[in-house]
Amino acid sequence: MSLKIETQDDLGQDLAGTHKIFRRDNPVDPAQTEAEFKQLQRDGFIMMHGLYTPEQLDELRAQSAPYLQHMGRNNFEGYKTQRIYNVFSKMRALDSLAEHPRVLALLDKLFMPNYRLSQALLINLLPGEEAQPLHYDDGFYKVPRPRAALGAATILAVDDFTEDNGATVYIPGSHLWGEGRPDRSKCVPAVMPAGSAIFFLGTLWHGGGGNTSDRPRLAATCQYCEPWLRQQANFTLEIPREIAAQLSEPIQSMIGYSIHPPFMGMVNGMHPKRLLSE
Ligand SMILES: O=C(O)CCC(=O)C(=O)O
Repeated sequence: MSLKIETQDDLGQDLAGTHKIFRRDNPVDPAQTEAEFKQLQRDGFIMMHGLYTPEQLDELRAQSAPYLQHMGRNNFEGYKTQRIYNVFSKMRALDSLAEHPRVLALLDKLFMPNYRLSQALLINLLPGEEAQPLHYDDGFYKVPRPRAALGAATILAVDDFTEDNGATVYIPGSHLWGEGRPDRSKCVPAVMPAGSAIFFLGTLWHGGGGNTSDRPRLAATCQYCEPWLRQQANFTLEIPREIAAQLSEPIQSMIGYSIHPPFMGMVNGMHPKRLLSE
């Protein structure tokens, strides 16, 4: 294939010959996605119920258990919090969250094609954990606010999220704020049953709650970003190639086996997905 480049806009086209921009059919009713998208623009978050079945939750708990060992190294990770990083190398039970059709339907509307996963992890808040500092997830991209979100995230309740066990807290509407510091008294806890999730924009102020209960609170989270941004997790170094080759096409695309046209993300001048068939 040859394509003549004449203008700057031509360079935004998909020049790849074999591995075109990744697109898939999404079974979600467009009217439902549109309604959720409007709510997201207004409030900065939406609640999604029933994303994981009880069986899927059991599987996620079982696959996580062997890795729940290390405490956080600072008050942001949480001194009484266990985090599991590099999840896609360790288990398959988070794949369904990462590529949940309802989540992808919203991401398709929020971001450019071939948006990426930025981070995927499990977070277990143990009894006695203190509230996490409030933050917004795309704050490390130093672009002044107010602005469009550069990322978005789900936090799935693997255990029920209650007011006392550290349910994520968030400030509705704070995605619209300019620069400035949040007032913790405006926080609302994302109380929800296991299997539900909160989906929110990267500009929404939030944080883990304090766990004053006598039970741990397990959550799973996937964060996504525009395809032209640096991801938090360096997935292509983190996940062995033979595991990456077995992942679903959407996840392969989102962890980095995709390009932002015309060639951001190339390897040796070629589409990175070629590496998976070598
Ligand atoms: O654990 C939670 O509920 C929130 C965690 C979070 O926002 C983070 O670690 O960035």
